[in-house]
Amino acid sequence: MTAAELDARLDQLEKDGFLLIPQALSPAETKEVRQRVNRAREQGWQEGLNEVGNMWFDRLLVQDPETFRPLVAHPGVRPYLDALLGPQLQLRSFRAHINPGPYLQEWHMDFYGYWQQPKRRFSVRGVAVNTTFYLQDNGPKDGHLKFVKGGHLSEPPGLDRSKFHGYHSNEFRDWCEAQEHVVVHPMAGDCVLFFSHIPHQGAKLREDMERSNVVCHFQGNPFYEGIWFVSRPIGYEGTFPLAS
Ligand SMILES: O=C(O)CCC(=O)C(=O)O
Repeated sequence: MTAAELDARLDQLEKDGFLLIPQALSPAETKEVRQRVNRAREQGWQEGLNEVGNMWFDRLLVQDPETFRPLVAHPGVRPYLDALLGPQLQLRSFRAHINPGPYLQEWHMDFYGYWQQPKRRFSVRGVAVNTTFYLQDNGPKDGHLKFVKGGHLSEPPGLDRSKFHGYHSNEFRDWCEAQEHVVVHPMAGDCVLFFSHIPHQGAKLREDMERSNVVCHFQGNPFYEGIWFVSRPIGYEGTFPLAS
């Protein structure tokens, strides 16, 4: 990819809020990661299975670093991450998912607190991006990832933390459902890079489909503890994959 092509892709990211990166992982890597995510489940390493059908794993970098560490700023996505944030890119958290049964994710933002960041004379608006690696084909009859069209560009209504109880509908989620959507069908080995504050929703269209993914959350600068984000930070040491 030339510098001009990369620039054009990042312009696309800014416009759409997401980028589909086909075949970020090789077929062999995809198979290996898929098997190791399944093995993690066999080991009982999951943190839980929520009521929309998402089983999640937060400690795989410690439990199986050989398999999972290479996904952090993997070469298939590294040029994009480098051009976005370079050495300042920090891994905030690392989470794998399996959807063992029916799955329709609640509309959500990973970085709910994006629009409510404290504004001071020298504070800058923090930004976070996900690289989500898909481990099976999410074809039109299988599954998808949906975005609110342009949902990263303005503040959605209803972002009041006290209105978020579990996975039930609320003003924000009803608003997301009523908007225009963009539907993406990532295939095995594809990565979707997107702003952590764009509202999104994953789904399985076939209950018997095996579906799993691995998400790296990156942030451009550390956030204070307690900022509204879907996952907790893993700490500081060794979290800057592009700083040499
Ligand atoms: O495709 C999915 O299941 C959604 C993934 C997701 O929520 C994420 O990557 O943050």
